[in-house]
Amino acid sequence: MLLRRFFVGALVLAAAMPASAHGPGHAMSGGRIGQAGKVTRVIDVVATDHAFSLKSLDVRDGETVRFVVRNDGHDSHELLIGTVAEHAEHRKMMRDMMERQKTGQHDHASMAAMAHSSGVTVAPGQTATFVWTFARTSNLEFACDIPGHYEDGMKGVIRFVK
Ligand SMILES: [Cu+2]
Repeated sequence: MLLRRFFVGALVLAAAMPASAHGPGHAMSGGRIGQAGKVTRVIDVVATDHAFSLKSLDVRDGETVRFVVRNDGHDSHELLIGTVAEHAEHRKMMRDMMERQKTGQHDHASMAAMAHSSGVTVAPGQTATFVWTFARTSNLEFACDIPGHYEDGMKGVIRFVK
């Protein structure tokens, strides 16, 4: 039920804003999930509480990479790709969900659906991978949007090079 309400809310939000300003709800841009057979580079990232070993990333338009994200921390971490504005919107949704969680209305399925659209969530001690094909996008960054983590520095700029 929460998930359904979330999507309805996202549609209302999208209708109220110019399409170019934000995607619908939590949809993140910067490319799409890629095919394993097209991977030309592996990007290893270690997450700790609260930092990424990767500080910034240079990519080419159309390049397909595999992210291998290892969590050496005690907290869960995520690595998501999106624009600065999309991450800000996503963090707001994450905070709202955490609030609902505190009041017992939590819904893990909706959180997982959000996180997996453009990256991974990694439990402590685990490693998760995802394949991504980049598409040239302005103001793109990778980040962990779990409340407080981005603010602590779990983010980095993604630059498109020729
Ligand atoms: Cu984190």
